[in-house]
Amino acid sequence: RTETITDGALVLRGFVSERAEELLRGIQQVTNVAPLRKMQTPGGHTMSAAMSCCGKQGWVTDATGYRYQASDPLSGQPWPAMPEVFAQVAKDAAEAAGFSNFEPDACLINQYEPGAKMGLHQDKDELDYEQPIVSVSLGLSQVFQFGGLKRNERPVNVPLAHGDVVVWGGPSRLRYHGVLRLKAGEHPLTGACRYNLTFRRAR
Ligand code: MD3
Ligand code: FE
Repeated sequence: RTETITDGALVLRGFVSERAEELLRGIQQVTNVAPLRKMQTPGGHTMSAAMSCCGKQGWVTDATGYRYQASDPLSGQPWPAMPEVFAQVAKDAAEAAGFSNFEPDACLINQYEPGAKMGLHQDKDELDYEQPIVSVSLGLSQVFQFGGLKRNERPVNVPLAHGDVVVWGGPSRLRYHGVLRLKAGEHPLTGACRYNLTFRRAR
């Protein structure tokens, strides 16, 4: 089932339900090497979601700013490769949404525990805004907020559940977005948390 949130934003409900356990094993593999960590914002706050990355480029934030870089600042080593199933799911979802040659070089893994959120922001650290973004939700449901091109536009709330994939492109690529605080709960595959995989073309 495909739902349109607005132009250029499509929700593919349950698109990865059948590949969820394989994706979760991929998260385990990556985070064994590049552990989930709560990063510092340039403004001096600690993000409430724990993050890790895989692929050629990883998104990081610290006191000096937001950026993509090829190595994990914790180890100084290159980020782990994207598991095959990650790359396949990202391509399949982009294709299903009408973006034919999506080759992500970056996958950000966000882990939300109860109380964790992400405030309204734009994703602007990538070179080419013509490239879509693919996001995969696993585990507990969380309310996604989809705003406009200006921060003051009232956002639309869209609950994202286990197995849902969202593809954002074209006119929606620079919209403000975020997620509300995760409510406590228990999911049979992830326990008390939600994971989000965000696939991007950084360079
Ligand atoms: C809409 N993550 O990591 S994913 C992020 O649930 C981020 O972890 C949220 O926003 C999460 O930057 C939302 C969905 C998402 C990702 C990128 C977008 C939505 C987007 C870029 C443009 C518009
Ligand atoms: Fe974002």
